Amino acid sequence: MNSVSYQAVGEIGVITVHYPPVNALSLAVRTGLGESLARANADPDIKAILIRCDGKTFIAGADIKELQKGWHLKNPTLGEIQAMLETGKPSIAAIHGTALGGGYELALTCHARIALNDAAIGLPEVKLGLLPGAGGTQRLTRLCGPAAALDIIVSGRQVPASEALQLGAIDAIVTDLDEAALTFARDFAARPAPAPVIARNEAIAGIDPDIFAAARKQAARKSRGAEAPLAIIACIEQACELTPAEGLRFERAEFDGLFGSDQHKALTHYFFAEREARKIPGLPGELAAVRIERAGVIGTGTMGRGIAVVLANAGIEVRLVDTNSDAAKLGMEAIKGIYDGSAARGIQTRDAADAALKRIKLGGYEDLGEVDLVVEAAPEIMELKRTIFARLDASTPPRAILATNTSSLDIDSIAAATARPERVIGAHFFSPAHIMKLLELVRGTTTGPEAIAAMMSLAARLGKTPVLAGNCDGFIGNRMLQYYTGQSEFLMEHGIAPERIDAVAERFGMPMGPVALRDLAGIDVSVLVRKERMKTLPEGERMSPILERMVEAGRFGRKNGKGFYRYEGGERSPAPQAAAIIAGVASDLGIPAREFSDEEIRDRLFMPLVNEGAKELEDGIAIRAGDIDVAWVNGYGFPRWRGGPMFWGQSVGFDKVAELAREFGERYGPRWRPTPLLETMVRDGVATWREAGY
Ligand code: 3H9
Repeated sequence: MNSVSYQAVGEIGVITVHYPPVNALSLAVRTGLGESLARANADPDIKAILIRCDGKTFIAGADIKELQKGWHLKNPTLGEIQAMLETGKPSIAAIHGTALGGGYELALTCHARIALNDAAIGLPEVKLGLLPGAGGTQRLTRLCGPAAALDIIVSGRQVPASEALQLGAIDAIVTDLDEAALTFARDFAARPAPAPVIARNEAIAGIDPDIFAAARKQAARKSRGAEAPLAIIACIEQACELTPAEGLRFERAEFDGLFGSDQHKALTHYFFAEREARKIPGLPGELAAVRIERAGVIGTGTMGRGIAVVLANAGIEVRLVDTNSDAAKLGMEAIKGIYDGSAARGIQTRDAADAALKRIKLGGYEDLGEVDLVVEAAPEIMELKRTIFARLDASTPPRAILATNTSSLDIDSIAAATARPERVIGAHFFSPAHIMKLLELVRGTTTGPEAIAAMMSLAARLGKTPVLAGNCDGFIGNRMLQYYTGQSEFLMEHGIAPERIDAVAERFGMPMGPVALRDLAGIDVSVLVRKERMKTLPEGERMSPILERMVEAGRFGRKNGKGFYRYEGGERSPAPQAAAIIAGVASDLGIPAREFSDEEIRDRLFMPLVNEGAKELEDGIAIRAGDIDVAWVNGYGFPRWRGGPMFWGQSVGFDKVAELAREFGERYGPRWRPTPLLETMVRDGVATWREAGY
């Protein structure tokens, strides 16, 4: 079947795009559109043109794979198709699913846009480090005004049809799209067509110039270091100042600048990595994932509450179990608070929040006889978890999947407490569980494909981004984290102040530097985790004693206002007492202070992540380098526009990562040495993880 077909229906020329999976604007689609438009415009019997799509969605934008090859420049370009529409016969876009990026930009050159009630529009180019380069910044501004354009294009969010209608971004919502579109087109053919969007001026009259300064400020805070949001704001500002032709030229120049940027490359990598992470090699293709309708959650602490909320939000009936009835009541109260908060902030409607809350009920193990899944979120004590799993094995149906929300414990030991180890899996949610996107699933040696498939499919339903990890201390994310935080302590031993280390990490794009992160997580908690870890530390390896000294001095972090920083009124400021402790450690160890450039600090913090990531690939803990990137972007706030730590490592060069790891191996011990995979890649001149098979 051709990717675009044309049919005359009475006096309407109906153009249908058929290019699965998402009707992207490939060269083939643009060619088909160009030919069809030429036919319709040339036929005197045709009075109006209708553009519709087959399949699950309207056009989802430029074809990102072809974009990588620069094919958007091949003729006919999208701009040429748009010119045919704008200067041709009256045209209508009939939208179902999502009209995104170049797809919505195409719709913006039609004379009208109608959509199904459950459709959405959006200009998500910012997520690829781009801006809508086919007139989107100019036309949406002229159609809906700069405030709406700033919100929609800088966020890249999908705008539901009802909101789009209110904003004027679409003209009507209909129930039977094909029928209504034809009626609309016939009616359109009978009267003079409205002015093309690009020629409209009403929405850009009398603009408050302060909105652009405010948008820049917000972008600097929300997407630190990202280039595309600032370019988008400039384009929208110019849409209010320049003529349409000048505005389009300005937008094109900005688009071309972003198109050549490293950020665009990194974000394109990330786009495909996130989708690939959902695919698990070796899972039987015909395996239908079990659908989870009822679930149990064990534990009503912070994690248990968040997990109950996220399950209930997805329509799942939840039994919340805590053997301590006071804790259970407290947990339930906190859950009500979460729903009140999300209704008050408009994240959920009050009705949706109330309906979800109703799905969560307190109960005991005896109430778990019908569940499809249990997520255990009890304290991180192995014996406790094993006791819980033995009890769950006896009180849930044999088909039920038993998941543990451990962040580091051995899944195999937990599974061995049951008679169904193939249905036991790790489900590491990140705190707060109802907000953080990452769901790190952990497969033990006995975890079966059904459990993996069910949890992967559940993750999609919960709106989470899943990554599958193997079973080891810390799994994918936390296993790497210890090198990042550990290195910050070694830097402090060399006399580098916490605030300088954090400033470098935050300028790199992290939401919070490693030292401030220690304060947030609780230094006492880190000391406990390290106590366990130290038992298995290899010969010749050391950890900086700074954390232990801080705890001895009563400095636990943010929780008691005394950490590496002082906390007053929510603000952090340098703490001289912490500086004195750090200086004491350096003097005891005989480590002289030395100067480091910002670049050296950056490399010392982030390159060890790449080396440890390589070890995870080698050990089979992560399937692909991209999975590690997805975990770090969504679980640890690694800047998405850098593509994730592994992509960043690839961009700076594996030789540099290995060279620093050699130095660290000498200085700090064997775990810091370059992994054999990295050494082999450097020796063989392998430049990408993909080339190395990852
Ligand atoms: C642009 O338009 C630039 C213009 O302004 C200017 C030009 C001059 N191209 O996400 P899913 C694939 S930039 C190629 O799992 P869902 C995807 O890789 C573009 N392929 O489905 C996957 O393949 P596979 C602006 C694409 O239902 C499959 O389709 N547009 C594209 O969860 C299914 O995808 C965007 O950024 C594409 N544009 O979500 C929209 N899109 O099966 C990006 C998807 O091999 N797309 N694929 O893994 C999306 O946001 C979501 O895919 C969508 C569907 C919401 C459409």
